[in-house]
Amino acid sequence: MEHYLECINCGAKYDSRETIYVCGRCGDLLDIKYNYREFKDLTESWLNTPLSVWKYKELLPLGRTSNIISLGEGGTNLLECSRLGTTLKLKHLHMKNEGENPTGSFKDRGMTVGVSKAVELGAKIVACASTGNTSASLAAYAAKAGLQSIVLIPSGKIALGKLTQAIVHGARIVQVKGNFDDALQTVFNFTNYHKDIYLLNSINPYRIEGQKTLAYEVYDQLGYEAPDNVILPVGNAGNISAIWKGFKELHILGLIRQLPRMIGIQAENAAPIANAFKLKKRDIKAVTAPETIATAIRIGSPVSWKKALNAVYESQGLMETVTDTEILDAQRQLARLEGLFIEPASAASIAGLKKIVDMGLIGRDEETVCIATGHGLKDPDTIIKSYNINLTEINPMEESIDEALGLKQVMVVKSN
Ligand code: AN7
Repeated sequence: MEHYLECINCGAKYDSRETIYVCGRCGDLLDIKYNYREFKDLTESWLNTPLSVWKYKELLPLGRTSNIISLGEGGTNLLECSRLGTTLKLKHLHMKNEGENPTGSFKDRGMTVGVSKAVELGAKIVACASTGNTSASLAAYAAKAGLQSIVLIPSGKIALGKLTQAIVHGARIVQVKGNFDDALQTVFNFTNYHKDIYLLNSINPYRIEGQKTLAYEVYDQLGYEAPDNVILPVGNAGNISAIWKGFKELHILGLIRQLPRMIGIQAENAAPIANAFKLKKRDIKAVTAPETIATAIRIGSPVSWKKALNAVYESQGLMETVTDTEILDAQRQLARLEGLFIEPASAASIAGLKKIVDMGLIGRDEETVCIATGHGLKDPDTIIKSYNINLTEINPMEESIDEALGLKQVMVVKSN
C-alpha cells in the first residue's frame, strides 16, 4: 500500500524507496503513514479470507505482492483461558498464542514484512541484534528469501532453542561483549557504515507494521470488537507500539468504537519504561545492567520507549513490573491450568496480570487479552533448573511403578 515515513518527533517525511531507519534530521524514530481516506471497505473481502498476516496486505507497506516472503505467519489461536480466568476471578480471559508462529514467536509477523521489504529494496544481506527470537526469525526468513543473515547477540545467556534456530538456518553469528543494548548500538553503527546491509531490528518501522496485524486478528477473533485490555511483556517496546498502532488504525477506519487499554509488563530489574510510568514521566532513564531470567526482555535501553509510553498514556493503560519468581510461578500456572507452555518473557504478562487484578485495576467482567509472545521450548534449560527434577529408574513391574509414584495397593474386600 502507498505510504511514506514520518518522524515521530519533528514530522520530517521520507520516501518509501529510501533505506532509512531513523530521522535524518533529529535522529528520532520513524512511523509509516498511509492516506487512510483512500482505503476502501475491506470487511467483505476479509470475511472469506483465513487469518494470517497477509490477509491484511492492503494495510501493509509493500509495493508488490510478488516480493512477499512468507512462512505462513499469523493466524494464531486466541485461546479462551477459563481455568486461569476462574483462578484470577476474571470472566473473560484470552491468550493470543504467538508461539504457534513458524519460528515460535510473534517476531515472524514483523519479519515477514521486514524481509519482504529487504527484497523490494534489493538487499542481499540482512542483520539484527537480538536477545534470541528476532535472530531466529530473521535467520529463517532470510533463508526463505535466499539472503545472508548476520546476527549480533549479547554476552551471557541466550536461550538455547533460539540460538540453535539461528545456527541451523545459517546465520552468521557474532557475540558482542556487553548487553543487548550494546549489541543493538553496534549493529546500528555497522549497518550505517555498510549501507548494503539491511537492518531488521524493530527500530526499522517495517517490522512494526507486520506486528500490528496481531491487533487486527484479535479484533477478528473477538467478533469484530476490541478487548478492554491488552497485556503483554515489554522489552525493546516494539510490540506494544505495533499493537497499539493496529488498534488505532481499526478505530480510524471506523471498524471499532472503543480502544483497548495497553498494559505493558517488564521484569523488575529491566524496567526503564515501567519505572518512568510509575513516576508519571514522559521520558525514561536507561537501566545500565538489566538482569532477569526472562532473557528475551533483558533490555535496559529500549529503542521504542517513546512510542510505548505514548501507547500506554494515550490508551489510559499502565505499566507494571514483576520478579523472576513471579514469572516462573506464572509460567507453571499457565502450563498446568491451560496446557500452554510459554517462555519466561511471555509469562511475565501473566504474572503482571495477576498483580494488576489484585490491585483492583481490571474488572471481573472486562475482556482481557494476554499476548503469549513465545513458545516455552525456546528456553527449556533455564526452566528445568528451577524444578529440581530427580528421575528414578524402576524395574518394569506394576509394584515398582506404585512404589515410585507413592501409590498404595488398595485391597478390595468383597462382601459375599
Ligand atoms: C518472547 O528477540 O528483543 O517489547 O531480540 O522475544 O517488542 O521487544 C525479543 C523480545 C517479548 C519483547 N517476548 O518484545 C529479540 C527481542 C518475547 C520476546 C519480547 C521479546 P518487544
